[in-house]
Amino acid sequence: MKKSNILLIWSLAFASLFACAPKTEPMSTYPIIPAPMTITDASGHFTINKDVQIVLVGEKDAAAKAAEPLRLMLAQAGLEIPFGEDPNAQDVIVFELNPGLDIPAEGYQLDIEKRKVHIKGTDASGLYFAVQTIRQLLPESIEGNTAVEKLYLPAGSIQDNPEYAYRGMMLDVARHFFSVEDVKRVIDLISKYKINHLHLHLSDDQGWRIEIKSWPLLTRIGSQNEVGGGQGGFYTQEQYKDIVAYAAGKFITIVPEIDMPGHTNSALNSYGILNPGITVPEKTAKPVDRGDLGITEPDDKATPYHTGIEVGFSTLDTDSPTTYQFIDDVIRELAEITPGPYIHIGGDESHVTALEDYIPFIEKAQAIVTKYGKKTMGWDEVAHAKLLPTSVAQFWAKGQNARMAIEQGSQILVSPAVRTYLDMQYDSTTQIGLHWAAYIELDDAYNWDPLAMDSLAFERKSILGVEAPLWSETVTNLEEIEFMTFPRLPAIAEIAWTPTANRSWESFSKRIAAHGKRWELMGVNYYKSPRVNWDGEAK
Ligand code: TNX
Repeated sequence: MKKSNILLIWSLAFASLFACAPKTEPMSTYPIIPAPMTITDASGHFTINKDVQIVLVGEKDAAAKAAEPLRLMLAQAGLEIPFGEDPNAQDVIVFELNPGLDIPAEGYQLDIEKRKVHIKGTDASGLYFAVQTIRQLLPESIEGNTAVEKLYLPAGSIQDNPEYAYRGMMLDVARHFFSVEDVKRVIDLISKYKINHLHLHLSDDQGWRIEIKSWPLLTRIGSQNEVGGGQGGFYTQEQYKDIVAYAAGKFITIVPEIDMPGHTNSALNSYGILNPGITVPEKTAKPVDRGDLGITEPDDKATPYHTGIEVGFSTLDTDSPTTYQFIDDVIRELAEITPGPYIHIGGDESHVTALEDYIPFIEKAQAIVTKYGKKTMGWDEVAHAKLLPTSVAQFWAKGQNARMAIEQGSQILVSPAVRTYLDMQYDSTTQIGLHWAAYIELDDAYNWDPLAMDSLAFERKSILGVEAPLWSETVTNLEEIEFMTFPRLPAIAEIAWTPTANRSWESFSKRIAAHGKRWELMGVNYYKSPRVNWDGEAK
């Protein structure tokens, strides 16, 4: 053979070797949170460039709700991908929504081949969660909106579906008020972890945060305060609807809470007629200047503002017909602007309401929620009352209450303060937060099982899901929300999504490190837990 031919063959071989060099690692090594059910590796990769098309199959309109977020995500990376028609073409990303498939609710099958990505599900949320998985299969630069020529996805298959139907976070907008923009940012960040409910704690002693047209002083007076005596604020019904719609676009259902009969001082300082004669803790009481707020009529029975963080001093008048008219109006207006199935009635820490008054009160409030076509949620104390089987008790403190709810045929939402409370400090050096329940480091937030908590054992069917509440007595702005929420919320999200048998701290602590890099690109102010090697290998 001539020398030049040998050279040619060698250079061809070298070139082809180079062309085949893997652009991606095996799919099973990607740091996906929450961990998917099964991942099967394959060789090669799918290239996303401008020649790729998105194709919708089956129930196309619903599938589009999940495909559009993928299209937007790629557009932000400089890749404008058009919609196409032919699912059998090459270089396509197919979204197939077909209720007849054998895939559980909210689940998906994701198959990535060299010339095709096929996402299948029986509902739009399943397809959307597949998109969140795809996001985590893409390089972290996707979080920085950096323009690129192409992106690679590793070949392989993922079959995935959630363990629990309700995977939530709660944000207390009553102790400190947070703007619509802040709430949307929280929605953006939690939706990446397949969280599907955001519970908004819309009223408490310090502030009333939702416009109720039939009781206008709630916002004119009751909203104008927060912990520390700041201005507070509220959402108009239009703003609330905007939050609900924004969340729905990310497959998150808003669960609104009006806390009662305790935690109601912001109603009692708006309307003295609701006040049975409670006393606001003197040290942190602040007079309401009605004249300043443009209200001419005096109200001798109305309470002052509560600017402190003490709980348990307030109650509605459980004997007064006006109270139930008030609740009826509030729930009616709230139900009208809440498409989700649940209204949360609080019910916690009603220390100045006698149990014999509390029980019929909760039953009446539950009946009002039912009358307006919604299901009732309440903190675990509500289990003292006769609950409907559709009502849900949110277990935060007392296992005995959770058991009482289950014995009545209700489900529980699991939010033990010692594991899931995002306002608990990480350790004694944490600058914000409380520690009355525990210090909660990242591994404490991760290493537990809703079915086997300390001495408690619940049956799987009794548990609706898991929620992580962020109370805001000490949390005053978005940076602080992010600091308390990340990285613990992803730990709770994995508990809610991934069956206990499929998860381990060893694996989670490595995967979460890669998410730290993503949060840095997104400008998320997260807690760099010393339990994690944040500089570890990342994708
Ligand atoms: C207990 S949790 C409360 C809230 C506080 C929280 C602070 C619950 C149902 N009640 O009123 O904000 O502790 O961690």
